[in-house]
Amino acid sequence: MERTFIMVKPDGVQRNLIGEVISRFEKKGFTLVGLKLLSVSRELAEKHYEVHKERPFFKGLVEFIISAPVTAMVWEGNDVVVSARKMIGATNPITAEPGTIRGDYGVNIGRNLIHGSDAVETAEKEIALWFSDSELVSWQQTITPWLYE
Ligand code: IDP
Ligand code: MG
Repeated sequence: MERTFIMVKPDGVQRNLIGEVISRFEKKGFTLVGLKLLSVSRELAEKHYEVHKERPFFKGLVEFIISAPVTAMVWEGNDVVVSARKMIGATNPITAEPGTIRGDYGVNIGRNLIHGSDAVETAEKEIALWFSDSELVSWQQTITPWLYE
C-alpha cells in the first residue's frame, strides 16, 4: 500500500486546521499511520526544501517553517500520493480549485497551509526524513472491504 508525507504548516496549525486536514483524509478513505506535532529545526527545514535552495523564496520559506509548530503525518492508501496532491490543490491558493484544502482556506502562496509529497519516490524520502520506523504504525482498518473491491 502506498504512503505519503503530509505536513500542516505553521499557518495551518495557527489557524486551527489540523482537525480539518485529518478529517478530510479520514473521510476520503486513507489510513493514518504516523502523526506528530513538532517544532522544526533549521536543519530539517532546509533538508526538506533542499530542491528549492536556489529559489528566491527559500530563505523566507525556511524561516516560516521553523517559526511555529507543524503537524507531520503519514497517510496510507491506494494512489495516496497523487490523490493527496489533488485534495491539497495548486501551490498558489488563489488558483487552487474550491474544494481543495488550499482553495478553500488559503489566499497567499507563502501561506498555503499544507505540504504533500509530489511523487512516490519523494514520499519515501520525506517519510524517512521526518519519521523513524518506530513512529510508523502498520495497521488495517476493519472498513477496508468497504473501501476497496
Ligand atoms: P508545492 O508545495 O505545491 O509542492 P513547491 O513548488 O514545491 O510547491 O514549493 C514549495 C513551497 O514553497 C510552496 O508550498 C510554498 O510554500 C513555497 N513557495 C513556492 N513558490 C513560492 C513563491 O513564489 N513565493 C513564496 N513561496 C513560495
Ligand atoms: Mg513541492
